[in-house]
Amino acid sequence: MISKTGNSSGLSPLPMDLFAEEKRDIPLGDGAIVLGGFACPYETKILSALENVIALAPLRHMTTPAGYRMSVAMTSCGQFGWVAERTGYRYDAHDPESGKPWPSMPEVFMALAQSAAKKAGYNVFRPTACLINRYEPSAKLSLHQDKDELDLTVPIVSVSLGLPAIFLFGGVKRSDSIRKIPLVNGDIVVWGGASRLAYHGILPLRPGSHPLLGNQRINLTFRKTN
Ligand code: MD6
Ligand code: FE
Repeated sequence: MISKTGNSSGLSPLPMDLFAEEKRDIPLGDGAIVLGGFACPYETKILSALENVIALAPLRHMTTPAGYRMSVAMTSCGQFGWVAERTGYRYDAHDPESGKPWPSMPEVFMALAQSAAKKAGYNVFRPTACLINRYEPSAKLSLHQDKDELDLTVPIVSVSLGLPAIFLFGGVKRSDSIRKIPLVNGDIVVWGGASRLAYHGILPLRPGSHPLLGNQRINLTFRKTN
């Protein structure tokens, strides 16, 4: 009989902590920090709330004003949602697919975003929008600035779930040099102050398998607009 946990390869077993989500905080420059593993204790609650949101406002591939289909599938919850259309990018109180208001922001989303902001030194944080991004293998997000929000004094809180990804983090000029930061399940980037308009992006996702999310990465970004 072959035991499922047995090791018949003759190699010594891998140390378990090879897969542990090691807690590490990484300062990214003025106003921005990675809080390593901060969302892990919230993970199951976040994922069940996420299912409810996606049932009401399904993930969809939007088309950019230049006419390109985005490889990342998106939806939103909260008072406002982010919308890409031929006419431009904007925040809207209604989901253009359904004509209805976006699903409300789940309490666990708000609680997580606020406690992460607080840990990063932003004591007051009341996001009005949560943008939800789903990456399947090879999906990417090109270098961009988040500048559609009407209140740029407020930070962004960005939660990574599922497969790891490489986050690109540059400066406020497109030509500034770019750092590559690996983000894993549970990591939160809090991002404001002098870094608020820094260029950033995500390299094409590599395939893999996450115990809860399978072959994908989910990113939640909390912002304040209006
Ligand atoms: C992502 N994140 O991590 C995409 N924007 O999938 C973003 O575009 C982003 O992580 C602003 C601030 C933090 C972010
Ligand atoms: Fe962004």
